[in-house]
Amino acid sequence: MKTLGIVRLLEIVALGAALALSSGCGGSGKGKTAGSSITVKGTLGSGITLASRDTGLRKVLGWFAPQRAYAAGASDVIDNVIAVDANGNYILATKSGNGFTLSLPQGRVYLVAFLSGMTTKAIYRADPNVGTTGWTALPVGSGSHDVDLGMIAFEPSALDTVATGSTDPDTLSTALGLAPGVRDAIGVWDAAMQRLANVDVDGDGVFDFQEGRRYDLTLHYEFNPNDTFAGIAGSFGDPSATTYAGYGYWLNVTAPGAHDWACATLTPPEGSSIGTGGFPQTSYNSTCGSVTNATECFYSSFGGGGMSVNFYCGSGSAPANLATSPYTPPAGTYVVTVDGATHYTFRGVTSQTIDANLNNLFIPTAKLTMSGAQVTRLDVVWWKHDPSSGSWVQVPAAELAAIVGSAGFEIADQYWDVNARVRGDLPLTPTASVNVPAQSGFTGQALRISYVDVFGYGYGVEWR
Ligand SMILES: [Ca+2]
Repeated sequence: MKTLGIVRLLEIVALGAALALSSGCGGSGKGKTAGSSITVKGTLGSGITLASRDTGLRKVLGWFAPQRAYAAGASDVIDNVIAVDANGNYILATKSGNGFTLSLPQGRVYLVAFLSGMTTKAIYRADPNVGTTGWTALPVGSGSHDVDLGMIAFEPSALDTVATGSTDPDTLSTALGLAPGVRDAIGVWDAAMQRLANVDVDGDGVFDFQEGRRYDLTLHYEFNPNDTFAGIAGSFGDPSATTYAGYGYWLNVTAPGAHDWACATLTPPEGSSIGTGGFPQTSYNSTCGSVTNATECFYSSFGGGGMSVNFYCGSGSAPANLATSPYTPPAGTYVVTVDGATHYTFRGVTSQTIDANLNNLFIPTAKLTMSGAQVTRLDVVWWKHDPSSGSWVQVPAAELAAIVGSAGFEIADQYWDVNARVRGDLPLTPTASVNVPAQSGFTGQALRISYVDVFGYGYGVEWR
């Protein structure tokens, strides 16, 4: 059974990586505008200087004093302003005096960060007051126009330093083409973006993206519909029956030598518990051995020769061994140690708040149409629990398109055997109906629906 459990895990990784790769055009649901760009400009305000070029000294400071990350001082010198999306696209601003200009292709969602050497001094936040978590991400769709962020100021906050602009959020929303409901939804979900400000995860003093390297630590959340495969044959389940099954971590790496890793250890933020459930309290290394083996975790479906490590401990099948407490994964600095020697550091890793009511999360319900033992059609309805009304409502189309980058389904036998499954994509509409490929040589006994948000985090629901 343990082997089967591992096979199952790898399949989840593969699907997650594939979804992450295909999510690049999901930004605002209008991602068919390759070649078009908008400009986002701004001017650094009082007490902040935009250096005309990088200095070697700052690179060294950033390298050896990582604790300075996110700590802006009264007089800051910024070397670079950078925009990054969840697919690892990095764009450096051009500089003129204290002004900067970013040229941003449409169909992507960006985080804007202000760097001193390798150190992130501040992350742009469009509106600290929107929703409960602020609004950080800049979704650039086909309906977006050029944006002037105005005069930039740095302000300390709990986890990082926030960069705000003098341009008000309403003006910004109009320029970006954001509806108010979409803006609020982004404000809830985009906490995931902050991790993307890590420009030198391997700590060698050079931007990873300029070295052809990419390290992305992402979270995935699993949910239990409390219904069975047979139970959704012919009828939808009740979204309110859904419960939280826990979370885990994926590390996706594209870098020289990555495929030679033997084992990787993920350490959570100092002083925090990574959760109970199947995980040890503070470290994975004692029980993750074969699961985090790089050879086993390599998947050719992860494009560009990259590999994925799934930090998932113990035997058995998901989601039994996910972390479940605290509900919201610890925020802060995570370190991945490879073969006990090489360290990869991810600062500012955050999650949206997860609670027992599953407030604001998007939860799919499903209905199977059967022909004998064959599943011929899958119908899906997307729901969210609205904290203001306390009830489950269908996800508005604009929110679904703005938040979900891609979604897919998998129907398999009870062991999720690689030779006994069919898969497909789900259209990103509040209700969706898809034809299911013929199940040849096996009988469907389990359904999984997975999706990846435009910020790079994954979500899954399983019926079996
Ligand atoms: Ca580097």
